[in-house]
Amino acid sequence: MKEQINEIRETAVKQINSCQKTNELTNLKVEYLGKKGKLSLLLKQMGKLPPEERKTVGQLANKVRNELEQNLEQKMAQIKLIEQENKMKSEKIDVTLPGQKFQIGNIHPLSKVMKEINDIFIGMGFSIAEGPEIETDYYNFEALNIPKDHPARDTQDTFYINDNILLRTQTSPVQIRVMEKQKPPIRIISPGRVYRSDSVDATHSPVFHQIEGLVVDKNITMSDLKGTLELFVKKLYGEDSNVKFRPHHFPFTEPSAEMDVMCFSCKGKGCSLCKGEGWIEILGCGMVHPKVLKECNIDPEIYSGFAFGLGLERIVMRRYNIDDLRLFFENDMRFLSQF
Ligand code: 2NM
Repeated sequence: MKEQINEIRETAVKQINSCQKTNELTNLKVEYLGKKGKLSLLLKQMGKLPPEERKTVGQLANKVRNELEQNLEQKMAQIKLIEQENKMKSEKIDVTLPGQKFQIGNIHPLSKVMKEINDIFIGMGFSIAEGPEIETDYYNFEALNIPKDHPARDTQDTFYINDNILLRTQTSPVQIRVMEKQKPPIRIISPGRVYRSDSVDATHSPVFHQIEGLVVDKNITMSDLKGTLELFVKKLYGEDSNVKFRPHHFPFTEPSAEMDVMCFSCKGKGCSLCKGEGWIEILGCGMVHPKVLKECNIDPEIYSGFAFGLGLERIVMRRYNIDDLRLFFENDMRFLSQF
């Protein structure tokens, strides 16, 4: 029987030493030292031994059990250490790998140029004024000297909510609201969305953006208008830009004009960008009509003012050579990410 015990010991030690995995080692422990393990099964036959041998066999069995337990424990610690090292190696983070990029947006070209224009006027002492996009007939038309039969009021051209309420067709109602509340000196610009009942094509959209400006004070003249707008154009298009004014008509200004900037592509000769004109129209302007001032309780005998309005989309389209206005509103990242 002693030989059998030694045999068990020998094979167990061999198997334990060559073992590589913790679960295999646990199995070995059960196989040799468990209740139904090889050692226990053998010891159950101790009763067959002559009594004088039982003691030494028992001692040997205990010695072997202790030895195997110790071996198992040591091996277990060893394997665990190796497994942990392997895990560390396989899960090592390679900090030189490229990170996961996620798409972040960028400033919309309309917002970018709007901010640029706002900043130019802020630099000249203007403040930014905002107001509602849903307006009353009074602020959008009546107070601006646009009479009841004026074509601008046509239901074909304006989005009416009811007889009296509509989507603003320009940002001038903001300026009426400021003049009502605030006495001169006034120096404001009002950037924002405006709405007209146009069908969509490459140059028309029912929603677009305007920036209008207003200056009211004592002794404001046409030369203040010209100087201010010329300075604005030189800041926006460069110091070598040239402007000219052509007479025009608006109901809310008198006199009125349109301002052109010399084509920056052909320098006035005429090219495809300016459609052969040599000049590009960029805004409308004029001296605020005395009726408009009076309507806002500003005495036109004491005060005068100038105003102007420009369409943002057209300016941005020329700046970046964009030929279709719909691109601004389609939210296509291939377009938007170019700015
Ligand atoms: C334009 C052209 C000319 C304008 C006038 C006013 C107000 F409120 F003072 F009467 N605001 N904006 C104006 C003048 C707008 O847009 C082409």
